[in-house]
Order: sequence, then structure tokens, then C-alpha cells
Amino acid sequence: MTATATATPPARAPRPAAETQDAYALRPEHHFTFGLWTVGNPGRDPFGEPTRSALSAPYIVRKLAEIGAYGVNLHDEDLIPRDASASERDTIVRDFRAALDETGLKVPMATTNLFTDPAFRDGAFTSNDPRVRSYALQKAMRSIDLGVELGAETYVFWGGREGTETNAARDPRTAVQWFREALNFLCEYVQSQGYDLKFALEPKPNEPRGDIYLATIGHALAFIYTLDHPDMVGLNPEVAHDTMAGLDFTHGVGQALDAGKLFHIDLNDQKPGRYDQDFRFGAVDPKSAFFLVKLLEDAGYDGMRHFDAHAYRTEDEEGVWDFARGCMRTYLILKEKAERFNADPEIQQILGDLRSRGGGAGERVAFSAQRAEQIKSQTLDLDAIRQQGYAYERLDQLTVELLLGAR
Ligand code: GLT
Ligand code: MN
Ligand code: MN
Repeated sequence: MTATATATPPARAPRPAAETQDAYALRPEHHFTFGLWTVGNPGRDPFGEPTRSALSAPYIVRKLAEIGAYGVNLHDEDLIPRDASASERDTIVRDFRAALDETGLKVPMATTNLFTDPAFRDGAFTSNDPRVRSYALQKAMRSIDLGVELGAETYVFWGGREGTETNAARDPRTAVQWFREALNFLCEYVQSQGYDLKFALEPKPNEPRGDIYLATIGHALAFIYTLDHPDMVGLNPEVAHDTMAGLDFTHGVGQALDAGKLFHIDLNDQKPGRYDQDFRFGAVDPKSAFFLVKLLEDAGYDGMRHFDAHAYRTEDEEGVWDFARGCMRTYLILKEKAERFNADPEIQQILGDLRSRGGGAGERVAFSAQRAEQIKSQTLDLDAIRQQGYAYERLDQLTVELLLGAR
């Protein structure tokens, strides 16, 4: 067999009809956002070099606008190299802002890279070295200034390096105290500058540290109420991070919504028990993604739908934009499925039957002495209750058929 080397790769199959004309047209009003580090991910992994070339920030801005995104988010270092001079910084920010102005793309969220610099090898706010803790505050304040300058309203704290490989290093209570001190300090900094900015903590169980502090939504939520300004601080949970730990992400998001603390969300996908895969939204478990979208839409969540994911390492640049469109399209498709679920007579009949079992209206049980007496003396038909099933097999199958396009 002979192979002929060709300079240009073979033409690809055409994309489906223009996205602007189909039922899932991607538009800024959907509030889809991507990080510079997501679509800009060059496909590096611990075992291999980049498979794609770096894309400049203004180029990413123009491409995201072209495919219908609302905004772009960034770490300080995604835009400005750590060793940039003041004049280099100004030029970079000017060019980035020019692309934003030209396209109308927003920067709704910003964050600090507190993990790449070897100085952060033992953590940032929780490093045992007080100089590192100071450096982390310095970097965070400068990065907050940049984020606000670009219009950010939410500031994310992902403590990827805040953790341990060995608990011999530090008493975990000390870590919590140092983390708290840093966030209290930064809340006061934001207030002192008159910034309109809220913080969102992003939990993760492990990677890059062996174990990370504030590992889950629950840890972070409880921690927030120990801060000096709990109203300024909420959550930025990520699908992959809870899924790595084998948790049900939608339950955690439900609790965050209930507490009024879902300030931001990182959408992606992940197989349980693996490294942090950050796959395209809905790529692994579309059924879980459906229940998540349904929850966000039913709850009237009005924040950004941020995709913290990246294209497979196998992809070239075209694959990156296929990936980005895919995240957004899948969200819109699942949103439409949620509307169908809420309007499906058979599904709603089952849910209605559950709510009105035994003729009850399912009223709330606010305590009163009289109500307590009434419930205590109530005669319930426990035999009937014990025998009755919940029809969840049928309900779930109807959901699956709806998702598979059979209803
Ligand atoms: C990093 C991490 C993400 C965080 C980002 C914000 S950076 O890519 O894996 O989960 O959201 O710091
Ligand atoms: Mn992740
Ligand atoms: Mn994330």
C-alpha cells in the first residue's frame, strides 16, 4: 500500500445548516460564557506536549462572539504573562478591550491563577510560608482590579493548590482559619475600593493536590457562614468536581440554590472516579445534564451558564469550535426537553398523582400545638401506604424516551 503525503488535510463534512437558522440558534441572550483557558486549552496533559497552537485572547473573543457566546472569563495570567512590564500590560489590556468593544462580548467573571507558579506548590492562602500567603493576597488584589476594570461582577476562588499530600504538614483547622482570613481580607478590600463584586468559591475534592480543602459544595457552603461578610460570598460549583467524587451534582446545586448561593456555575462533563476530565457539557451523561438544566431553568437561575471544559486533546482548532458550539447546543436542547417534560401530560399526571395521594393536597406542616396534636392522633392507613409503589420506573422510562426523542 502506498501513502501519498498531502499538504492540505482532506475537506471535512459540511456543518449542519447555519446555526442562526435552526431551532437551537446560539445567541448572547442565553448568557453562555467560556474561559480564555477553556477554548484556549492547547491540549497539554501530564504525559504529552500541546497538540494545538496557542490562540491570542483577542482572537478568542472574536471567535466566541461569532459563534453566539455572551462572554469570556479569565485568570489574570490567561491575559497578562506573570513577568509582563506595566507598559506590556497596558498594551495587552488595550487590545483585549478593543476586541470586546468591537464584538460586544462581556467579561462577567474573573479569577486569579493561584496554582501555576511554583511559589504556590504548598498552596496560596493556606501555604505554611507566610510570604506565599502575602503573595497570594497581592496577586488576588491586582487580579481583582483587572477583573473589575474589564467589567466582572463575579470573582471565583478555586483553591486547587489549597490542600495536602500529607496531613503531617498542617493542622486542617489552621488551613480553614488562613483561608477565612484571606477571604475576609479580600472582601474588605473590595468594599474599600467601592467595587460591586461578589465572590464565588469553587470546591473540588482533589487534583492537583492529593486532597483539597473545602472539597465539596457542602464544605464550602458551611464555611461561607463563618466569614465576616457571608452575603458577599457564594458558590461556583462544577459538574466534574462533584462527579469525580461520585456525588450527585444536581443535589448539591439544589442546596446552593435553596441557600441563595448559586452565584456562578461551571458546566462540563466527567466520568466518575477519573481525573478531572472537563469534557464537553452533556458528553458523558446527558441524563444527569438534563436534570441539571431542568433544575436551573425551573429555579429561574439568572446567572451565567459558564462552560469550564475543553476540547479533546485529539482536536485541531476546528474541533475546538465544534466543542464550544456543542456545549451551548446541548444546553439549549436539554432546556427544550425540560419544557417538554413540564408539559408532558403523562409525566405530569404521575407527578400530580404523587402530590395528591390519599386525597391530600400536600400542604406544608408549620408547627402549632394544635397541628402537632392533630398529626399525633391521626389514623393513617399504613397497610395501604406500605403496599403502594411510586411508579418511578414508568416516570423514569418516560423521561428516557423523551430524552431519546421517542416522545
Ligand atoms: C482550572 C480548574 C477549574 C477552575 C478554574 C478557575 S481554573 O482550569 O480546573 O475548575 O474553575 O480557577
Ligand atoms: Mn474541572
Ligand atoms: Mn471549574
